Amino acid sequence: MHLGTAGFAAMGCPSLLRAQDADRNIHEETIAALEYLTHQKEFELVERGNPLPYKLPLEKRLAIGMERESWKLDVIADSATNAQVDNPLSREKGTALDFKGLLKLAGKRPTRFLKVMTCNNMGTPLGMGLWEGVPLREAIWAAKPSANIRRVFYYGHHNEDPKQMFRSSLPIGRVLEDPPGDHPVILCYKLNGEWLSGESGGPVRIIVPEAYGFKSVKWLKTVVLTNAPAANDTYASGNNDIDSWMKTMCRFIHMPAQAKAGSPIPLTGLAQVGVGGLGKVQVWIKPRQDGEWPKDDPYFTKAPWQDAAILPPPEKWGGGLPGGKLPPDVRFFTPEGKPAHWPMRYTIAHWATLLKGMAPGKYDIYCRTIDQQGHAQPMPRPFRKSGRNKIEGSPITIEG
Ligand SMILES: Nc1nc2c(c(=O)[nH]1)N[C@H]1C(S)=C(S)[C@@H](COP(=O)(O)O)O[C@H]1N2
Ligand SMILES: [Mo]
Repeated sequence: MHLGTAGFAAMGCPSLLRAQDADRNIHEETIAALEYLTHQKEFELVERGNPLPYKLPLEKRLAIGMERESWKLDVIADSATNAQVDNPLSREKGTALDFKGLLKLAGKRPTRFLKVMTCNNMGTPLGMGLWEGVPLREAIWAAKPSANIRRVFYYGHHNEDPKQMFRSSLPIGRVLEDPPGDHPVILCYKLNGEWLSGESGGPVRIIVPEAYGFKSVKWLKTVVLTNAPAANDTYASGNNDIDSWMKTMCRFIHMPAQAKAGSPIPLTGLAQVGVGGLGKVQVWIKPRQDGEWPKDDPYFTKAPWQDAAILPPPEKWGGGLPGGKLPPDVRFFTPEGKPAHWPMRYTIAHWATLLKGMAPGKYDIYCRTIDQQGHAQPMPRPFRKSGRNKIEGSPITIEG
């Protein structure tokens, strides 16, 4: 992997020095071990349902529409409101959208983009994916909505048990139009170039690019166009902030608990790039002997943070893509297949640094991001139920 000169940005600091050649090798090996995309099978899952749809026998999956051959999507009006939909797509009426129809909507240029799947209630992202699908608005326009629609409700297979229903919702405006620099909300059927597996929410799930995972409903079967003005998300009842955009924050990947004095220590990690973008990743080496940090600075804003290097986009994207190569027409990539900008919002960027010259003893190492607006993690939105972004610290012992 290419390592720019920014790889050793922390010059002039006592413990992060320009690496010599041997150190550079250790550093580059650690960086080379990073894989950008997560293999579909290795995604961490957040799922409810008893039984889970993909654990049912094939015959049953076919019967309930949880195979591509039998999948069908309703796009209907909410009869509890005066929403008007002139051509409802409905299983009951025999007009539902099927998988062939979905691929037809995608046409020759399906929508593809990079997005990290991340749960607002978990400390680290679930997986980094290349998602492919059709803008949800294409299916909505096929249903000919004509008046009195303010929100889109949607849910997936739930064993016909209302208690198992996992619902989410969006304002209709967000579905019909994308803010500049953002992706459309999609009906997703592929992950990293492969059909979306049952585990990953297939045959079809929603992907909301800028949101936490609970908006990206799996095993999708029903879209309801409603004139109701408020959200009905399942996650609202769990005290979650259901309007939260993804936050910028970072985590360690390679962070040893022990090291020998005199040998350089390569550190790597990932930064989740939220709505605020990513300006910097920084590391702070805190000797244990210094004791507790002053309580009036809970976010360590006055600590001696040092810049780490944000790594450039990978040459090979991993995730099981043949040859590690991205397919054509990924959003915000040039025709030559290069990212038009980097880091990209709602994805991850890897970071790295090399610790040198640390004296024997016990330390805590912390990492944090600074977004493009200059907000240091966990600001500007430190509340836990709008997404985890606590500053991560990890202990290390340097042996003499
Ligand atoms: N139908 C359904 N969709 C769902 C869920 C669920 O339990 N059921 N969990 C949601 C939550 S809370 C998260 S964080 C993401 C996780 O996506 P993953 O399991 O593909 O990693 O899926 C979302 N979609
Ligand atoms: Mo979640």
